[in-house]
Amino acid sequence: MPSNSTSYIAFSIGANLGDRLLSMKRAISLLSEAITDLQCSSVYETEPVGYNDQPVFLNCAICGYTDKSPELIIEACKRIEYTIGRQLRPKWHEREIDIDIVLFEDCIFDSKDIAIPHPRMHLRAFVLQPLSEISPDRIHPVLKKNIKQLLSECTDTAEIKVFGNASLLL
Ligand code: PH2
Ligand code: MG
Ligand code: MG
Repeated sequence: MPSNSTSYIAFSIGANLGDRLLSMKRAISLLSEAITDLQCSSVYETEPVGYNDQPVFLNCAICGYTDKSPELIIEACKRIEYTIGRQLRPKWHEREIDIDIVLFEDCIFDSKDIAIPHPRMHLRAFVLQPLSEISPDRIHPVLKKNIKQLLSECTDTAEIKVFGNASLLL
């Protein structure tokens, strides 16, 4: 059972360039240094959303508990993306790895850099479907609905299909 000084955190992880699965595994292994009680969803192969002329993604969700601040985790995500070899490209274009914080306890946070909860999480099946496997009852602090409800109301029609189970990531 996590102690009071730890916060629930959930990430969406995606990749559509290079060895997608290996990059996701490395990201999770590096993130796990700051996360306890880590859970991983299945891996999904997903049609690109936002900008279509790019390869299909692998996506997953992970969640756990951390005693770190959101700011520190944001910096860790950027550092890990850089370590894995993410190149700078336009928003919504292809990437070697993308690590997004989707939820951090009941935190509502907005800076020029990042917003928590992730501002489009409720619109994207590639975020909600994996997250619903590991955190179905977690409440979105702004929308006041749980992940299961958000998924059932999500109208995203982009194709997603199971690529493999969580053991691929561990
Ligand atoms: N990430 C994006 C834009 N579009 N589409 C899919 N299927 N998966 C992603 O992770 C993704 C995307 C921006 O981060
Ligand atoms: Mg993203
Ligand atoms: Mg990102």
